[in-house]
Amino acid sequence: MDCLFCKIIQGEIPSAKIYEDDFVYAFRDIDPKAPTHVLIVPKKHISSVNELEAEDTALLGKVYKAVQTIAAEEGIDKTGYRVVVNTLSDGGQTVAHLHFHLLGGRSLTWPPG
Ligand code: DGP
Repeated sequence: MDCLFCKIIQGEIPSAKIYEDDFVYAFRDIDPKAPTHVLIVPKKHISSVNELEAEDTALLGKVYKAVQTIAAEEGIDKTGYRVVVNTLSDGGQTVAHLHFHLLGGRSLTWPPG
């Protein structure tokens, strides 16, 4: 499958990995929008939120446990952070493999653009 994030997960394309378990891979965004900007990616190829299935509910829990772990390691768990899932074109999704942006380390504005 010609998927950028599948290639990163498989190590075919280098990345700044900061977390990995059996289900989730996380690495620093190549174009960070905050002092901490990590992409948390399920290893299972799911194109977007729209393709999530009932069997994936436990996987989403594992993603958010990874969010907790990474936020603590990054030292942003007490000050706060944002988790963003861009979806399709109007949502700003550019890579068709479900991923969760973890942003923190500065005061984030609202609403997003
Ligand atoms: P989105 O626009 O929500 O689909 O987010 C995709 C993110 O992926 C975007 O913030 C930039 C990042 N990105 C794209 N290509 C690479 C890459 O090769 N390496 C890394 N580390 N990040 C990438």
